[in-house]
Amino acid sequence: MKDTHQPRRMGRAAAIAALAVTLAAVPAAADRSEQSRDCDGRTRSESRRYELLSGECNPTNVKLVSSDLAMAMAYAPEQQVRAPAAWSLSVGSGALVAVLDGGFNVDHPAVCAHIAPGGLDAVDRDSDVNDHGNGLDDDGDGVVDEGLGHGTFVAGMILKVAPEAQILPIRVRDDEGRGFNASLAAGLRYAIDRRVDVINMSLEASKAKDTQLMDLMREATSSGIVVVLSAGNDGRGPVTDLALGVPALVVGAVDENDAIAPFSSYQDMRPLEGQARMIFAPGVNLYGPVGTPTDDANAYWSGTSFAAPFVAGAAALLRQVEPELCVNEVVARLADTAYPVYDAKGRRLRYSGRLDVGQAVGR
Ligand SMILES: [Ca+2]
Ligand SMILES: [Ca+2]
Ligand SMILES: [Ca+2]
Repeated sequence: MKDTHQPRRMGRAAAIAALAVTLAAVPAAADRSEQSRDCDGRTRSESRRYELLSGECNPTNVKLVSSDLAMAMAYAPEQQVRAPAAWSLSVGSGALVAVLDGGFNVDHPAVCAHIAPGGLDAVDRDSDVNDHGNGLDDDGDGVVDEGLGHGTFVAGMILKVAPEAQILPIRVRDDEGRGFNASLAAGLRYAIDRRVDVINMSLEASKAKDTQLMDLMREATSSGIVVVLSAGNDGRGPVTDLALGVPALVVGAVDENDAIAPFSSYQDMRPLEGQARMIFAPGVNLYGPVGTPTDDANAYWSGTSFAAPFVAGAAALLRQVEPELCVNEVVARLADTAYPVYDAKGRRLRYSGRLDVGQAVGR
């Protein structure tokens, strides 16, 4: 999926400078327990430094330190969706979220401790999901390797809501964000077989209906997996065909004031048993991890691609807190507890609202 804005990068030097200030100001936050996964080639101190920036478990600790950092932290989308209200019940420990995407940098310090063993590269057909890019504008759209960092950013947004969830990276898109339905099908097959709790798909499949993909979507949801899809960035409905006929969550983007982003596709779908529901989540000017595997940059990025993972994170929390819920019930709970959203003409959407994790999980 093409997201509407290219990421605006904060250079590593600037980020680390900001972090150094934070380290001095908030020493207690550096004391975190051992991580579940070693991060190749990275020292522990680098890892901890980043945790301070991301503030995964307590984002309010790291505000107002330097101008750069204050800018990065001023907008806390996890607060907007009231994720902290659920954290006394679950931070996602034990939840496995498959991210079907591309442009992974799974060694990025923001996500590396949360990458589950395994993972699949359905593009190269190997087990190394990291994407270094090829330095070429293969699709001729004037932007080189625009898919890089996409999956990393998605993973980062999941962790904003479910800070201790495990991410299973499944590469189904190349460095330009392109992919074949066959890769997507292989990725879905892998996620189903790994019995993940949630699948995040911040992508669009080919518009032509693909029976194999539809069957896999049905198999995923009927085997207890909550499937979350981005709505698309065409600024109009209807939303993705992939969600037809399955109880999935389709996610549009709102800004920090809960206004629907002009680029966000959406459709105020009437709730029907066994059918997809529309929901909104933050997707404008988010700050998160990108970079190639040799460049651990952070950036601002917008798109429904990055709204979907907030809902995926919420589904992961709900799965942990109420494991007895079936997929239909998880989808209905998240959609029915959403906060009111209004269209550009000021009319409240009848069936869809903005994710409210506190209402859905924390009550
Ligand atoms: Ca590979
Ligand atoms: Ca390109
Ligand atoms: Ca390329």
